[in-house]
Amino acid sequence: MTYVTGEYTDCTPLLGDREALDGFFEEHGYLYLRGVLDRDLVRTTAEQMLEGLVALGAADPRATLDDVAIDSFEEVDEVAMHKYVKYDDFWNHPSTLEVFERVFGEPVFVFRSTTIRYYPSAAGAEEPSFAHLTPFHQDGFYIGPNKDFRPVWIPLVATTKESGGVALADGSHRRGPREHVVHESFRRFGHPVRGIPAELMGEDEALLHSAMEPGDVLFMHAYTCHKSVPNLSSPPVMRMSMDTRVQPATTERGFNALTPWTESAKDPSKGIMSKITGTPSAVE
Ligand SMILES: O=C(O)CCC(=O)C(=O)O
Ligand SMILES: [Fe+2]
Repeated sequence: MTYVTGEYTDCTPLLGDREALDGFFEEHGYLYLRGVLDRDLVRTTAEQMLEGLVALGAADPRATLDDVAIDSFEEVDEVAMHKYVKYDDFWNHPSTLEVFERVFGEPVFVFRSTTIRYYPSAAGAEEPSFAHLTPFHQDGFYIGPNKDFRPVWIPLVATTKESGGVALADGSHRRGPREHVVHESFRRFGHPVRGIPAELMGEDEALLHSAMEPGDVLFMHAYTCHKSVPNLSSPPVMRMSMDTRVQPATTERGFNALTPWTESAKDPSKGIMSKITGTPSAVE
C-alpha cells in the first residue's frame, strides 16, 4: 500500500459529540478537523518561518508566503530556524489548547519537541532529494515510554495533493506496534533509518492524504502508520508545516515530551534519530 487511495474524513462535525469523536479515533486512528485553529495565529507562525528563511539567506527578501522558494531543505540551518518559529506560543495559545482539550476531553500537555518543515518542490529538479522525508513509521516506535500521546500535524500555508504532507494508513493503529526495519531506501539526512516496509502494510489499510488549509489540524494515534508525501507541485509551491505531540496532562512525560528539538539535535552522540524525532538512539 504505497500510493494514496483516498482522503481524510472531515471529523469537524463530530466535535461536539464525545462518543462519536472517540469512536472515530478508536476505529480510524486519526481525527481531521477543519478550520478550528486561529488562522491569524497560523499566519503569524508562517510569517515567522518566512522571516527565518530570509534571515538565513535561503529565501529572497522580497518573497511572500505565496511565492517563497528555497533551493533545498537540507541547506538551511534547521537549528537556527527554531529561533524564528515561535511554535510554543502557537501550541500553548489558549485558543489552540482549547481545541486540543476538546479532542482529548481533558487537560493536555504539549511536547517541547516540535518539527518544523519547509520543503520546496522537487518537481523538475535535476537531482531531487527526498532525504528529509519519512518512510512508513509509527511515532510510538520512537517516542515513549507512554503511548497515550498523539502526533499533531498542521499546515502553515495551504497544502495541495501535489505539495504533499503526511499520508496515513486508515485504522493501522489497531494492530499495535509494528516492526521497523533498517532498509537502504529509508534514509534521512543521508543516514539509514528504520521504517515499516510498504509491502507489510495491509490491503485493507487505505492510505489517506488530503489538501489542507491553515486552521486545519490532523491528530493521529501513536501507532497510526504514516509517511511523508513528497512535494512535487508544479507550478512549485513550498510545503510549510509543523508537527508536535500532545498527551494528557496527567500522565508520564518522556524524553520527547520534555526536551526541545534543538537540545536533542545538537548532541550528535544521541544519534540521527534524535535529529528526526528528538529521541536519543545509538542504533541508527
Ligand atoms: O510531515 C511529514 O513529512 C512527516 C510527518 C510525521 O511523520 C509526523 O508528523 O509524525
Ligand atoms: Fe511521524
